Amino acid sequence: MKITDAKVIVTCPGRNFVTLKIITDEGVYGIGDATLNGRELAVASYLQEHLVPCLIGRDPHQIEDIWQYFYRGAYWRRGPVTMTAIAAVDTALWDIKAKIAGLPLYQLLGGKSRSGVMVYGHANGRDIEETSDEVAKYLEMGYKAIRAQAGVPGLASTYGVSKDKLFYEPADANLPSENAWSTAKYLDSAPHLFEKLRERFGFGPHFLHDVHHRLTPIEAARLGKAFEPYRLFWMEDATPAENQEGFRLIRKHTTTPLAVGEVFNTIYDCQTLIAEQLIDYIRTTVVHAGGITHLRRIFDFASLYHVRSGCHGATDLSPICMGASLHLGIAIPNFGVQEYMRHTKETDDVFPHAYSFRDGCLYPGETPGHGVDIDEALAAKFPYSRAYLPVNRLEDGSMWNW
Ligand code: CS2
Ligand code: MG
Repeated sequence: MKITDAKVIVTCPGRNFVTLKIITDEGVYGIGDATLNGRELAVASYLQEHLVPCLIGRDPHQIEDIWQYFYRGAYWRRGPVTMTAIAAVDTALWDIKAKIAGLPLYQLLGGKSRSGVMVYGHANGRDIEETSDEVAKYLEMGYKAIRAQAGVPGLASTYGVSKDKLFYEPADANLPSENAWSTAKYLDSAPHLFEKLRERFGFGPHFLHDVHHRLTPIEAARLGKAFEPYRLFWMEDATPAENQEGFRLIRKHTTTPLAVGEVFNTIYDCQTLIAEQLIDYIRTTVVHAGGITHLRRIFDFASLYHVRSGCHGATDLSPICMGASLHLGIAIPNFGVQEYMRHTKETDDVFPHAYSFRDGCLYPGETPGHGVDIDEALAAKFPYSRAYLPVNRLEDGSMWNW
């Protein structure tokens, strides 16, 4: 069996997505997500110019060897653009292999370890009251785990708070919009959100919170401590993790579980975090961390240290990534939770998929492969439209982490 063609498809059904479609001489094809929010065309070009020419003529069954060829074989390793491109190839090859076997992908990954994949939704509001009402709606929809974010008094805009509740989309402008940030104001307000949520909803639901890289380790330690009475499922991205050792300090001071890793792209980005048990959940995902092959390696490594999965699942990860992630999530022993931000109808129409939501869980479905397809004719009706993530400044104008 041979790969005869590989196409890079860029489409914007409400937001930009990049998809790789690998076609074989037996007519079977597979697709992989290659979307890197705000840097879409860099990955499209990396695929088109550098990976696709090396794919033609290869045996699509040799997934591990092809992965190593593009990772180890290239002198320039790692980085989000490279690893997203490799992920797309890898995901498409697993899709092909499972389709040829006539099995849903999870069967090739060891079969089901659980009946469904618990997901968390996003409740957000301009203030605590509005967020609390949003939480109530998610509970009504059957969610067992909910991420809660609220506007910070005194700040014009806050990460995670959007006008459109169900489809939060941070890449909101064709040049980066600017947010203002005050750590002091945030640290004073965030714990009250969870105090109020526990008062209203009790300790049944799981609550999660995303700090979005805004704090220093000692500030994060203080927040983790303040959250303790409200027993969060996790505190996410408390501090930027280029400096993995920074988490030692947070860990020393709080029992609030820690999650990190949505921007990581290899196992080396979380090696210290996992081996020193500095985190509880690793958020690496199929599309940005080298595909199913590499993500499974990360999760296996994590399983040795009581670290569980908590895959990133924002709207900028396409339904293909979600489908693949669910197959992995239902199979691995150390699954934790899966993020699930709903895609718009336009997006779902371009990417018909077998997965479905029921009672707070997603189910990958039984379609051979990862169960997600692309309607190319429909995709062609939505041309690329440049969109950036915002940037963030402190109130005095200093550049800060968004
Ligand atoms: C996020 C995302 O889902 C999350 O936890 O941190 O909203 C993130 O900001 C976007 O995926 C960036 O592309
Ligand atoms: Mg996040």
